[in-house]
Amino acid sequence: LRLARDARAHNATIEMDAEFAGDVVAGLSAKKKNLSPKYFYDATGSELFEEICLTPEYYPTRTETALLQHIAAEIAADLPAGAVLVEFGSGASDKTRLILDAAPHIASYVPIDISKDALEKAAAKLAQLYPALQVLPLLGDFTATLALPAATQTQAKVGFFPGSTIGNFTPEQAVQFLRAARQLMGDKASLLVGADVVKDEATLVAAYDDAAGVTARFNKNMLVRINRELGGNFDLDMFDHKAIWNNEHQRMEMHLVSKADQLVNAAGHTFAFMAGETFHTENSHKFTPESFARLAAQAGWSVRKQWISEVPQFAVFSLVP
Ligand code: AVJ
Repeated sequence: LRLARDARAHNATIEMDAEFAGDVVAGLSAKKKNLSPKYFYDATGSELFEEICLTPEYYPTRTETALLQHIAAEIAADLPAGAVLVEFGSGASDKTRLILDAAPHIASYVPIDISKDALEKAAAKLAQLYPALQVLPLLGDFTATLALPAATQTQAKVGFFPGSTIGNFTPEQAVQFLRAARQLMGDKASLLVGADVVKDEATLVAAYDDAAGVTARFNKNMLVRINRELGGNFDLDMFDHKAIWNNEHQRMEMHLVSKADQLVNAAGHTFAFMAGETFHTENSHKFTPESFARLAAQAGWSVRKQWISEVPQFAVFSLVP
């Protein structure tokens, strides 16, 4: 549902996404201002994330890729011939290729993604790279209820959820997701999950506050989007990027801290920020083998195997019902 509204700040009519507008109004009206990290990822945000992955401080992506490269043959050896690989939030399907290259006996691939463009592009590319592979893209939100294509009904299922995206969920949402994946894939299933590991605070904080300021720009892109898409008037210079380790909840948090008392308009509303008040934009949970196994167990999965990289540590877990 999209609705057009008068955007006073621009003195022009813009089209606002009703879900985005609703989430911004609710999040900025809350006692602790917050917004879902899913709103980072417009085209600019996705590019900035790619740029973050190139900074020396942000270790997760390159560490996971190297780990997957290292263990792909071992993973492949455990996969039954004729299996279907189901990827949750497949994006460009880059990490998938590490698995597919090592496991030519995988018969089908179901990439699930919310971005139609990314899904179609990746599906076409993979179909071309792996002519024997049946590619069955599924457009949709992988946190919502989905059904697998009928063609995969009798195939053994292998789920793939890399990138530590699971860390963006609250523990409750993570359990809910893992349960839904369990439902979706049935009993002849396994699930590969990439998750970042708890480590020293300095390494974690640096990863979310790189010296070149790319993560700060990524964080502030939330404000850029609100300004452009919801007629907002955030002054980017009036907010500081802040990354902190929350030990109680074992997570990195990103906030935007107001530098002064100020009023900001967005989505047709006015919001008051006090000096020092924070706008919480992301949680990125970190795990130990124990905490991850506990989470998985709550959703009916057990850890069959786990691989942990050298420091800075990153983990891949293979779960079975
Ligand atoms: C894409 C969710 C894995 O939480 O580390 C990177 C996003 N945020 N720098 C993460 C992110 C700040 C990233 N994930």
